[in-house]
Parts: sequence; C-alpha cells; structure tokens
Amino acid sequence: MTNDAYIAIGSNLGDRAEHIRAGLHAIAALEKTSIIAVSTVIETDPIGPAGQDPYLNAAAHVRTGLNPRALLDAVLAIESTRGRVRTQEERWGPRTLDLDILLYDNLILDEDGLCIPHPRLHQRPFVLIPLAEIAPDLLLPIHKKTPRALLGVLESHS
Ligand code: A4P
Ligand code: MG
Repeated sequence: MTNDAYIAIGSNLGDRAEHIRAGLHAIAALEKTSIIAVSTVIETDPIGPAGQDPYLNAAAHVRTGLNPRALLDAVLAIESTRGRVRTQEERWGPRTLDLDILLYDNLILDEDGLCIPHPRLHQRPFVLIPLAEIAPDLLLPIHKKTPRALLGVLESHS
C-alpha cells in the first residue's frame, strides 16, 4: 500500500448519508487499500442542471496498492452497488453515489476514461472544502497550489 489517493464522494439521491457510509465501507474493504482519513460530510448546493436536490459531499484519503486504473474500476463498481445506473443519467444530474479519484500521488494522467488530477477539482468548492480539511498542506500537481489556496482563488472570482 504505497500510494496515496484522494477520493471525492457525493450523493444527492435517496438516503444520501447511507450511500456515503456504505461507499466508505466498501472502499475500506478493497484489497490492498485502507482509509487514512475522511472529511466531515457537508451539505452543498447542486452545481449542474436545475431542479436537483442538495448534495452531501466528503473526501477520503486512502492508501492503496491498486494502480490508478484498478482503483477507478473498483470505485465505479462500488457506485453500481448503490444502484447508480449511468445510462439513465444526464451529465451532472442527480446520483446515488459519485466516487471520483481526485489525486493519486503526484501523478498527472489523461487517458481514455481516466483523468488525474480530476479535471474540475480546482473549480468545485464541494470538492476543495473537504479536501482542504484532510490535506491542508498538500501541493497539487498541475495547479501547484494547496486546496485552501485554490479555494481562495475561487472565492476571489465569485
Ligand atoms: N473518469 C475520468 N477521470 C476520472 C476520475 N479521476 N475519477 C471517468 C473518476 N472517474 C473518472 O464519470 C464519468 C466517467 O469519468 C467515468 O466513467 C470515468 O471513466 P461520472 O461519475 O459518470 O461522471 P460525473 O461525475 O457526472 O462527471 P464529472 O464530469 O466528473 O462531474 P463532476 O464534476 O464530478 O460533477 N454538485 C454538488 N453540490 N456536489 C457534487 O458532488 N457533482 C457533480 C458531478 C455535479 N454537481 C455537483 C456534484
Ligand atoms: Mg464521477
């Protein structure tokens, strides 16, 4: 378990707290993977199509021996166990459980179906606030800024 990864967790459909709890439980049960820290779960206004309910969002720090692709396959499989069916969804529409890989060590990767750091990480307060809580001093690759500094940039533009 030599790699540090950060996973964003979101839910705005059904029993949101239960989806998040079960998602974390399933991540902790993955082979070669353990959870190091989990942020506070916060309620956030939806970004995306109008008419959605508020989200619960959080972030988790995991240490894993899974490679990035294996970790992605694992989190997508966990989403499916919470009844998430992608074909029925609109982009950024409501979802039972969303697990996005935010960071994987200092890796920068842009390949088919997997982009790390997550491409919208720096634009999303619902990602940056939980990440800042569990990784206040982490310098993000590409951005070369901490989560808190990126939040400051966002706030200065709002
Ligand atoms: N994919 C590529 N890179 C990654 C990665 N680093 N981690 C691919 C996870 N998946 C990655 O994912 C679509 C495909 O992205 C996956 O099959 C995988 O191969 P998805 O979960 O269906 O797409 P998504 O999450 O809807 O899309 P996206 O663009 O990641 O959306 P965002 O930016 O995460 O937005 N408002 C609030 N308040 N809170 C939220 O959590 N979430 C969204 C989704 C919209 N509004 C929100 C929230
Ligand atoms: Mg996602």
